[in-house]
Amino acid sequence: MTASKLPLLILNGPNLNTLGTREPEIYGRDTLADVEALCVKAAADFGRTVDFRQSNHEGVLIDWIQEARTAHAGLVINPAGYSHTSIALHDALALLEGKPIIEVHISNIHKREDYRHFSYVSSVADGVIAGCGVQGYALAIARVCTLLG
Ligand code: DHK
Repeated sequence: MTASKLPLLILNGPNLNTLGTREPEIYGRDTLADVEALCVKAAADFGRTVDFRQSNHEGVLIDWIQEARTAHAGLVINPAGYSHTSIALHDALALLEGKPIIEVHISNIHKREDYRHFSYVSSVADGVIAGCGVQGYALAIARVCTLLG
């Protein structure tokens, strides 16, 4: 497979498996399966496919990011709670040289508690989308595809 036609990796961090029932007033009523379907469609509009994954475990997310060095064209990541805590996730993403990375937060983290305002991921992402609901994933995929050309 040519590098440009590798799938996009869509990574979801801890607790996002509970989307739909988790604090719906903040995260909405769409489930993670709904988000996956949205991502498949958004990527197809650009002639691309997605590899959509979720884990509650930091090390698993890091293993998957390392895999993306050879197996994926670009990355969309919602690091969830690890956004605000994980230098290790930051370091793994820094190794993805030359691959577009867009960070997504469903909620507007800047309107929420102070401890959510900083993300260790943002300084290694090409762009950050927050507060656009699950539509943020589609926007992020569009941006990754634009950066890939
Ligand atoms: C998701 C989480 O699980 C939180 O820990 C982040 C993010 C915000 C989101 O908005 O998608 O603080």
